[in-house]
Amino acid sequence: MCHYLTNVFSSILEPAIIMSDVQNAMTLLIKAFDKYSGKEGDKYTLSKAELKELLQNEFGEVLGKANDKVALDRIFKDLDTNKDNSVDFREFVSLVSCLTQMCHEYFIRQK
Ligand SMILES: [Ca+2]
Repeated sequence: MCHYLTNVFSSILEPAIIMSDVQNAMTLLIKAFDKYSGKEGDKYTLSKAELKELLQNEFGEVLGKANDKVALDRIFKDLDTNKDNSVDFREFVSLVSCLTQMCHEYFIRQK
């Protein structure tokens, strides 16, 4: 199963392959995470400062005021489910998944 998934993901990341919209979204999500996680410390996880910058640049004020330290601390604590004082990709994707579901529900209600 893992070997199959590795092949699938390798093909997704191959630039010559034409990707579906969902594959494109997955690639962009990975690239966005890597852009911020690589700034300091462990390049595969987000520190609180990296998360703050990602939230400011990628989510605007969707999650509240960017400079609200209490809000940032709460988001960081909520995302850091394994309590290792960093946010890994799995933890980050849970935020994106939750926000995507909320947006979807919002758009359904608007119809
Ligand atoms: Ca963590």
